[in-house]
Amino acid sequence: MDAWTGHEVPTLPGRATPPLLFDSARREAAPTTAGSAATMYVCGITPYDATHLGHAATMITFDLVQRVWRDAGIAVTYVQNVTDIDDPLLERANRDGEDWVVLAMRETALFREDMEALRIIPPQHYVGAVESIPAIAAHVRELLQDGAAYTLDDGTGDVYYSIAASPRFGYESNLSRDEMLVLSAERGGDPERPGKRDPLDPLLWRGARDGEPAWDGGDLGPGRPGWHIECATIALGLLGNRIDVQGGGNDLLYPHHECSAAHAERLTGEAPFAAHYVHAGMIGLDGEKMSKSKGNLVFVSRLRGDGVDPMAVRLGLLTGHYRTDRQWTDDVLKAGEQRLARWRSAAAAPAGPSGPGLLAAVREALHNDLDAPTALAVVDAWTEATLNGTGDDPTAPALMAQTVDALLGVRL
Ligand code: 5CA
Ligand code: ZN
Repeated sequence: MDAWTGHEVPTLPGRATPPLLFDSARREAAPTTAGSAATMYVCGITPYDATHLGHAATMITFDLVQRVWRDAGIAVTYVQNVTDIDDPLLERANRDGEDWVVLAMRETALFREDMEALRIIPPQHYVGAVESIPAIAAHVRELLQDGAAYTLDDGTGDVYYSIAASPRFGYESNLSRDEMLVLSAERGGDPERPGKRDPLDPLLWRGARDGEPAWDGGDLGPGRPGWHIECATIALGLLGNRIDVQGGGNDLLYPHHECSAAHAERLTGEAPFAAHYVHAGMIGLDGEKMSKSKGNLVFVSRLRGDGVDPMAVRLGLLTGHYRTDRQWTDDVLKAGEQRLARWRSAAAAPAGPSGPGLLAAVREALHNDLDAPTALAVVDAWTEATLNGTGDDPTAPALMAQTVDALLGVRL
């Protein structure tokens, strides 16, 4: 499917070095690629409701990864998926008496508009689960032939992955088996289902059910894909056996990214699937994680409809470090609006303190595991000095505007 339209990103003078990013598997910040090219796969939306600020924060996080890589002269190949068939989509469509295809198309279109408004650099490949079904089914058949998967003998045609086929299972999330059991039940798994070899085995293929859409699976019979194999297949097909960054919110640490990695590594015989598993913190409202199932959502489109500048939303979401779970409040938005107005005044000043000095400090902050709060503080200090009339570099205001545009995605 089509991604959204991008904006021109200014090229900055000089060059940054590739950043350090925190890898959930190693539990430490480590340098990303030393080469001249990088690959990134980010888990995108399940389009049954509008884009909320949690989705936006995660997309902004990986937009920063892309921006710092580009600033380091690295050519980035970025893939993002759309889970345009899965249980939550069908449940919502049934609840509302709507066609699930129309629902998915509408919410995906709105997501694209929101991404464009937030100035998120689009992925080169924006890929739906449905269009990937032939490739996914082929992978499931391969795993069956290889003895890494099995069909449940209850007549449903459901196929499961055997985690016993992945001796390293658990290396990505670093969780105990008990923790995995709890999260599996909470996040779309079915540890209680009878007949599985291991309660943690994830679904690869769901056999056709009455009233549910189904696709030809060849020897698998008709059905639809499981969630984790969807992302493994899309990433492998477009980015190869080893990727630099596998990204998403920290709600995907387990089971989603653990199982995607297990599938991919078994299929290719290469490990680790991702050099960095990068997880963004959860955005919450009123003390709870923002989620469609809880209904405590602030939609990007709603804020846009209210006339809020998307750049203020972006600044609001960048106020906290990307890995921190944090709350969205009216004050966060107000602070974003005030900061945006101050930065805009300073960018229009005749002179300010050293532009190259500012650029170097912003680069250094982002280099260190995307430390956006420090980058914001650096620009704030430069802004205060400029508005106080300190500094005599007449090229600094233009360079400041280019810096925050290119590296933070904030257009002044
Ligand atoms: N389609 C799957 C991924 S393959 C999915 O998780 N969809 S989603 O619509 O639930 O979330 C889309 C992306 O936003 C995922 O990367 C998810 O981790 C992230 N996300 C979801 N809720 C939040 C939140 N409250 N805060 C931050 N990120 C979130
Ligand atoms: Zn995914």
